[in-house]
Amino acid sequence: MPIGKISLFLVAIFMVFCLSSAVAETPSGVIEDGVRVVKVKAFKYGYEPDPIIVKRGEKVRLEVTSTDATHGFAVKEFRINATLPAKKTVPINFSADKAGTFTIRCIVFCGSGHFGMQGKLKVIDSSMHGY
Ligand SMILES: [Cu+2]
Repeated sequence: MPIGKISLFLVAIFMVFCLSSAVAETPSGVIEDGVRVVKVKAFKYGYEPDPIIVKRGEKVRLEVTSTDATHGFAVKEFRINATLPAKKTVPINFSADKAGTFTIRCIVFCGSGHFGMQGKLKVIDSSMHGY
């Protein structure tokens, strides 16, 4: 391949890479009355969506539904510590006042996979991402 074509090829790969990372950083859920509302499912043994993505500075309401057993939803950095009864939806409100990737943990023993039941909450710094 001539040099020109190779560099075009590399630019194309780079653009695809940028696009896919931009998609990965799209916040979850919708804005309702100034609050980011995200519907979340908890199940054996994980959470969906994973990661949950919100923007720093947003008020957030997670509407978390356990689809099977009783689970927990805890993020210590935001003092979130909720129990999710089976087949119920629990609202969890918090202010996303710090950026970073935080671990969501199940705090209710729910079976053999309990100790591996984790999810991620990602708070993106919107100034860094241009939206
Ligand atoms: Cu669990």
